[in-house]
Amino acid sequence: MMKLEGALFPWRFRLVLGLLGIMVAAISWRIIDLQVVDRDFLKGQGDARSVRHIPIPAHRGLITDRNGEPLAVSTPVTTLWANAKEMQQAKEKWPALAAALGQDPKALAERLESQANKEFIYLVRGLTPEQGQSVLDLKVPGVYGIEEFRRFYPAGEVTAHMVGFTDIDDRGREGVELAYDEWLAGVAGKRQVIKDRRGRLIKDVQVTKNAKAGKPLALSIDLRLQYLANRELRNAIVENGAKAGSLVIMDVKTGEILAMVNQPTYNPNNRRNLQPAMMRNRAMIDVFEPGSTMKAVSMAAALETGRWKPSDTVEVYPGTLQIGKYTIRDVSKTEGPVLDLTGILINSSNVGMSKIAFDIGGETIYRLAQKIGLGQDTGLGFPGERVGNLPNYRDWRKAETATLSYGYGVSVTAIQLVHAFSALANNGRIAPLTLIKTDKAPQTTQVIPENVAKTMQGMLQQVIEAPRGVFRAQVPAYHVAGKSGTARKTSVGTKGYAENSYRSLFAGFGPMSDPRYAIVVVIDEPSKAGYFGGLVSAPVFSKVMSGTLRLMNITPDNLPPTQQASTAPVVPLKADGGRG
Ligand code: 59J
Repeated sequence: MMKLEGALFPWRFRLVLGLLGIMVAAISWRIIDLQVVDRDFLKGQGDARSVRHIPIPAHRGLITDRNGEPLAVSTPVTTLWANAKEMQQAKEKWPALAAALGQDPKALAERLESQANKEFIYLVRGLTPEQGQSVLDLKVPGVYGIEEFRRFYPAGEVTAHMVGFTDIDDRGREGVELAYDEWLAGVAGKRQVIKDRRGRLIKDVQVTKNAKAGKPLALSIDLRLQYLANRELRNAIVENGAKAGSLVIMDVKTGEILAMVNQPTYNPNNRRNLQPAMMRNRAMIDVFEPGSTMKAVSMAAALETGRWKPSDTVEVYPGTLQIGKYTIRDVSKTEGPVLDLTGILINSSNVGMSKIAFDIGGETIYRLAQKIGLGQDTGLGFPGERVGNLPNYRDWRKAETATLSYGYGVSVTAIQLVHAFSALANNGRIAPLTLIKTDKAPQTTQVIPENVAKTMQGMLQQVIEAPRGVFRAQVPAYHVAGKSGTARKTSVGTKGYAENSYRSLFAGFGPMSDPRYAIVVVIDEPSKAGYFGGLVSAPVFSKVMSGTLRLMNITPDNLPPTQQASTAPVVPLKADGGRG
């Protein structure tokens, strides 16, 4: 039968034979192809499925104050992650795991089941290494640990706005952490490991790239002054029932910011319940009208023209000045119908200042304001920093010339205001602002003639020390200078000024024997006893300046005669002036 069939269908038999032959040839060719021709490619593909690269986190650079006090520290933490796929085989261990993690067992089980096909999910991040190890010791299949770093801020809310913080992936999100992220971050390394099909780590092969640690950063901040400033500002905010505030201390010779604090603030180590208002580094990101503190600038501009000297007088009677339909008013009754230039500052006469402004012209004031940084870029590059606004003098009509000369229609930040006063304090030379500790003397620019700056120093000292001066700004044992300001706040919506909300300002410097420190105090909407800058902000200036001069071991320049003649000399606490 077989033979018969074979004989009956010889072409079929040959066809099957031929097809078999082709198949054998094709398979042989494929074997040779895979084993010889594509060998390297395929091996690489296989390895790629089992050889993995795990990042090695880089240690983030330490941030310190100018004396090496730590402000942001990276501590090692353990992050636990899970291969949820792998975890499905040992569900009986889940309750123990949940207990060790302090998580709800039901919630954890639901999560693991809903993500059952995921090979990587975070279980918990940022445990202490001990906590992490105790969970790993349970040896739950599919649970792994990785080493990471987490930032800790030892000074907490006192340096929060300045230092900022990092996100969970250790990248800078705010403040210096963000501004200097590249410098601080370093570069993550790579470790090659072999994993099996389920993603279980079989063996550590090698470090293919070492992590490059981030670089440390020493800020210009002096933590002692930062604490002092924070305490005094906070107390003043509470006592005056104020909404917010800022305080900046600057070294006028080096351009370094020694302290910068704001209220309200927050604890960067626990950012739950954080409200946006707490996070604002107001000293740099909030702009305001400088009000009468601006008179120090306009007066310097007047002296610079050579047309005015301190003993020149201006009639301020009757305390108002009509410009078209606009009335300029003095708030307090002045000492007399006529004031000299120092008297205009002491009495804070808007009328007197306006008359001088008309004489010297808007451009003169504008040019000086611009040179000393009002409404100009500080170059600090701080995240969210505002530039403010100094309108061009070409757009100032008579009313604007007047109001700008006493600080309205121009907007500045607290840091710009302290910078402007630093030029007066440093005999007319301005140093660029910096938030970083500087070791060599900075390049300064003469922006006000030296004799004008010195005359202004004397006049601003009178503003504090004269019989009708802002006595609350005085500092025991030292001569200091400054100017208060009380500015109505512009009310949102309407284009005008609010009847009952004020900003109390004080800007000053000292000691007068050799001015070194400039301080600006801004208190937003005081609502209790009073609201005048001379009442609310001047005492804060006094306390902070007093503490600063003492901490920096500055020799008193205003001791009463009995003390000066005392046999016990004033011995500085530390021979190096506290800066070493
Ligand atoms: C003032 C203003 C608002 C804006 C006025 C303060 C103007 C003005 C329009 C009324 C309180 C008040 C552009 S006051 O800072 O003159 O610091 O110790 O807000 O004048 O024209 O009930 N400061 N303040 N002015 N506006 N526009 C004085 C003065 C100042 C003091 C006190 C009393 C104002 C001595 C302010 C202080 O020097």
